[in-house]
Amino acid sequence: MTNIRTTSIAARGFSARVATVLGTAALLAAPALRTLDAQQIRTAPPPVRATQPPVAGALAALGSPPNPKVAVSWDRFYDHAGLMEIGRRLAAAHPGFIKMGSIGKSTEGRDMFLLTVTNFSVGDADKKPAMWIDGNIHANEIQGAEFSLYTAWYLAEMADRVPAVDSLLRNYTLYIVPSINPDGRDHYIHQPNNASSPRTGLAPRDTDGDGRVDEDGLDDLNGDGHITQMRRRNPNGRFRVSPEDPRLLVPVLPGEKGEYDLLGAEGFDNDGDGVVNEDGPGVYDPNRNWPWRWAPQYVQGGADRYPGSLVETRNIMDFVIAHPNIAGAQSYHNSGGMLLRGPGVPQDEYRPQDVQVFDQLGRVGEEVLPGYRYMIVWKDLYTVWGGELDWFYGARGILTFSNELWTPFLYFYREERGGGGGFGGGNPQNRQYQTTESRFNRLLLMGEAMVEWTEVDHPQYGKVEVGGTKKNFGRVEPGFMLQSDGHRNMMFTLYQTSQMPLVEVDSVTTRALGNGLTEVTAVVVNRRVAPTHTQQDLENRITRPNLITLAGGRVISGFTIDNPLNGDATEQKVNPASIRVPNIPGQGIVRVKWIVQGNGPFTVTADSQKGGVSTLRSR
Ligand SMILES: [Ca+2]
Ligand SMILES: [Ca+2]
Ligand SMILES: [Ca+2]
Ligand SMILES: [Ca+2]
Ligand SMILES: [Zn+2]
Repeated sequence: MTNIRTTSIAARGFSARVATVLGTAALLAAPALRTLDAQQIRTAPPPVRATQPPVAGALAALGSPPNPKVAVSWDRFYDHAGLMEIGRRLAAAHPGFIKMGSIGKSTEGRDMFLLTVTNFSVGDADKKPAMWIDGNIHANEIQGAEFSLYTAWYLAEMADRVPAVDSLLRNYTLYIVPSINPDGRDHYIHQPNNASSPRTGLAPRDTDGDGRVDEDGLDDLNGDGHITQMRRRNPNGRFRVSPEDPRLLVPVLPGEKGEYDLLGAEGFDNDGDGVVNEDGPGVYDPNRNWPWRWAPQYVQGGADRYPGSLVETRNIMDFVIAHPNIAGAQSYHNSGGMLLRGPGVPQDEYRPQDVQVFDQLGRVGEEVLPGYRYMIVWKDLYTVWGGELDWFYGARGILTFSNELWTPFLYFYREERGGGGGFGGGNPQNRQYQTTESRFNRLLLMGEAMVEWTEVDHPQYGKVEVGGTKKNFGRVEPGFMLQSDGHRNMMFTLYQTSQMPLVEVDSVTTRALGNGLTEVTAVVVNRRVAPTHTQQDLENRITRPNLITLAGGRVISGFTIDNPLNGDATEQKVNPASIRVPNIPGQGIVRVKWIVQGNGPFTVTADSQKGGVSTLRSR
């Protein structure tokens, strides 16, 4: 073991000293864009750099704008203020494609800001079929916010270069909320944390039921800005130093001699109740709070008090309910390389018609994202009661994926077994995986991902050592891989967007019947993979039927044509000018006809809440 420094701390006064250190850093760190460099934690204030315009490129690299109107470095992480600043710059530079708004305030009063992305000169943004994208519901799962912003940036910057982008934005709207847990995000970025803290939002909660809220969280024992692990020497411990990397602890295998016990994440018992770190800020799970298959705390840890008890949950619900044009959704989490669909619990079952659509999309996702797998939450991962994707699909009929960004596959572009444990994790099966992480750290990051072990006097445990991985290793991409993984994930999201239902009136034909009467036949198509109504939507009557409406004459009768070959048709007696069509399936065709008094021209409008509005005039 090298470089063991000794830091002496007293339990009392410790918190105050950390607070001072943080306060100073916060004052110093105030440039326009406050960032967390992908591999550098906030121990020192970011350097003040002269602002220079980027050097213009000579040859465009495919997939990127060569000289973007808004230059953004996608190799780092931004706090909430930084994300908003990028959003503001994008909206200001691309007013025809991006508008910035807010869906409401978080618990601590941060805006849950929204970027609406579409071609605003074509159609009504809120009537086009739409895709919802959010990130960061779990505070520590931060890169989804950058990936979301990257999507807005890419689309706006590329719209006039790439015809497919142009057409996507003419037809569809994207509602992007980069961080739906902005309080938790800023805590993760600006406070000492580890890769999995915090997961929660920051509404105060008495997690251990002792009458006090948030009284015993993690503690940065050595004041280095990191929450790492604590270990204590023990000749019979369950861990030993890795022969590969002296900073790495690996579980003892049968027959081996131990050297250390692991004592968990850095911290001590702040309130003297005998338990360490039992009640940090918040401590609930925003992704277990949704009013679909919600279950109380004793069934589902993190559920919080009642379905929709969190203001962030309700802000999203209000927006989604007010925007029935949202047909698809992706919610960015980390990690593990999973493209998850529901159901979250075995008690729910997706209808085969919807599974078919999910499968078509998921298969493309697996191709676009090497190392990622299309999976089902309860079956392939674990049971989730009251998850966001279950509410989106269950209550709103929206085709929703939850994407676990970053996969250990990307370390060396090969399958890795185990995983998820991080350095010093508990399970002997993870040993191979830890070695992979350690090799990646040394071979690709010059060892920057780990904090050296240092000795401290722990108020309860005596002499312990603290050290291990930094919070931005293991669950988020290192800087040089961020844009690459972000782009691939975006392309899966955009593929889904491009396959959301899109109704088009394909033809309007007329036939004179004599006596001033005309038969008008309209063919309405949806050439995309997704139907205008998922089966979940139809069975629960979530979205009103599609309306195919004729204007330009007095409608005598109206029909849906059931079989164009033999002319079978079903008459709609009430309000025949506006034919109600429950669903237009993916790659589906609907034919309707009217008997009308008048000679035209006639105008037919297909109006689908999730499939958009299309109009065509007869000749
Ligand atoms: Ca408490
Ligand atoms: Ca520390
Ligand atoms: Ca305690
Ligand atoms: Ca503590
Ligand atoms: Zn998550």
